[in-house]
Amino acid sequence: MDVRNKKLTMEEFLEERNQVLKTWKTGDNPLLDFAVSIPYLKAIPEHKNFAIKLEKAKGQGRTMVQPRAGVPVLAEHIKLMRYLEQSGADFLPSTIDSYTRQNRYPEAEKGIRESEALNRALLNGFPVVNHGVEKCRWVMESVNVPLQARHGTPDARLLAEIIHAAGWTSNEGGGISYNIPYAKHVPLEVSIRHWQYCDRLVGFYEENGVRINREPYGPLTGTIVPPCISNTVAICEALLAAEQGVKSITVGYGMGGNMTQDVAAIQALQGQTERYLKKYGYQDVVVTTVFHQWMGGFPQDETNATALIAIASMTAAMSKATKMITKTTHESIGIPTMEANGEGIKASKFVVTMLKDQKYPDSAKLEAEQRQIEKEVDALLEAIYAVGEGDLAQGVVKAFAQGLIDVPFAPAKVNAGKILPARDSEGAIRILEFGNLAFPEDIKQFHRQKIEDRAKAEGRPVSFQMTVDDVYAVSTGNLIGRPKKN
Ligand code: 8ZB
Repeated sequence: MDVRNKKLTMEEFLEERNQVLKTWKTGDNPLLDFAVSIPYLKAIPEHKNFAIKLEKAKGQGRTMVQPRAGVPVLAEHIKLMRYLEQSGADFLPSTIDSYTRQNRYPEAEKGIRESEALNRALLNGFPVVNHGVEKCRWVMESVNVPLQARHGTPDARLLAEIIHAAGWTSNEGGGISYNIPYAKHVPLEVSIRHWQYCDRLVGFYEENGVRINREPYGPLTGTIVPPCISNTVAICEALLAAEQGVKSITVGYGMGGNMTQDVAAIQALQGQTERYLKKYGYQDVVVTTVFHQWMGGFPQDETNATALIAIASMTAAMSKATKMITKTTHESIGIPTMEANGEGIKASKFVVTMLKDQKYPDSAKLEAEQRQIEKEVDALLEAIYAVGEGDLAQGVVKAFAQGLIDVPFAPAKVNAGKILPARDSEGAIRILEFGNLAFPEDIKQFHRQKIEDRAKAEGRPVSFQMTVDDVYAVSTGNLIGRPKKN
C-alpha cells in the first residue's frame, strides 16, 4: 500500500465507506446515514461538544480533567459514566476493549454476553462496535459532558463511524500513535491510511457544520519517552489530520517527572504544533493540549499513588495544558473500580482548581529546555520530510523504517527500537543510545553530556543499567534510578 498525505476525495471516501460499513452487522443501521447523523450532531448542546468545550477551556487558561473508564455491559457503563461525571469529570471517556481494538467483534460479542450472564466485566472496556450506534447514543444522552472514545485501534474506521454518528464528539488515536505502541505486525502505511479515513470522516462532518475533536495519543509507550519523540509524532499526526479536514486537534504528552522539562514540553508542543500547521497551510485549526498523568509503573501503596497523582496535577495545571488524563490508586493492579476512578478525579481536580490562577514561572532554565525540545523536534521533522521527498505520510513510513525516528520500548516491528533513554541528574529524560535517530552532532553532544554528568554523580559508568533503573524508579518513590548506596 502506498500512502500519501493527500486529502481523500469525496468519491474515494464514500466508496471506502460502503466497504467499511459492511465489516460488521452494526454498520448496517439507518442512524449511520449522514442525513440522520448530521442533524443529530448539530442538535447536541454546546456544553456536550468536545471541540467547543475544549476551545472554551483554552480561552480561560483552565486545565480540564478526564478519566479513563469503560465496562462491557451497557447499563453498567452508563452507571459508570454518570458516577464519574458526578465525581467532577469535565470530559468523559469510553475506553474500548481489546477485542474491538483488534477488530475481533465475534469475541467482543461473546464477552458482552458472558459479562451479562456472570454480572462481572469480562472485557477491559466498552465494545462500541458491537453495541452499535443506538446504544452509544444512549450513553451520550445519559450524561451532561462531552464523550470521547479512547482505545488503541490501528483500524478504527467502523468504530469512528459508530461513535460520531452517536454524538461522541471526539476520537483518540492516530496512524502512528495507535500502531507503534499497540500493534506488532501492522504496517505503518496501513494504519496511517486507516486513520486518514477516520480523519476524513471528521473533516466531512466539519464541512457540514459539525465540530468534532481529534486527539493523537501522546504518551506512546509511556516508558521514559523523550519529549522530542512524542512531540514529533503528535505534530505529524496533527498535520495528517488537518490535511483530511480536521479543525480541532488536541496534542498530548505523557508526564516525564522533571517539572521544568514537562512544562517546557507542553509549551513547545502547543506552539510548535500551531506553527507547523500554519507552515503547511492549515490556517484555521484550533490546537489544544492534553497532559497525561504518569504513564509508567505506579507505586502499589495507594497513598503514594495519590501523591503521584497530585504532583502530576500540579505540573499539568502549571503548564496550562488544556486537559489532563487522570490515573487512580489502582493503577499498579489493573482496571480501577468506579469508586477509585472517582477518587482519582477528585484528587486531581482539587489540585488543578487550587492552581488555576498560577503558571509555572518563566526562567532562563525553562526557556532553554523548551528551545532544546523545539530544536530536536525541528531536526526530526526535517528528516521526516526529507526522506519522504516532501510527502509527510511517505516520510513517516520511511523515517520509522530507517530509525530516523524511533520510539523506545515499542512492540511494533516497523519501529527500529534502537534508541535508549535515561534520565539526567535532575531527572529530565535524555537519550543514551541514539540508534539512527536523525540528530545532528551538537544535539547528541548535549544528551551525552547530561548523562555523563549523572554518571559522574553516581560514581558509575554510563550504561543500559541506568535505563533499567529509571524504568522502575517511580514505582519505588524515586524519579531517578540511582544505584543503592550501602
Ligand atoms: C494506555 C492507557 C493505559 C491506562 C487504563 C489503565 C492504564 C485501560 C481501562 C482503563 C479504566 C478501563 N485503562 N482500560 N481504565 N477503565 N476499561 O488505561 O489502567 O492506566
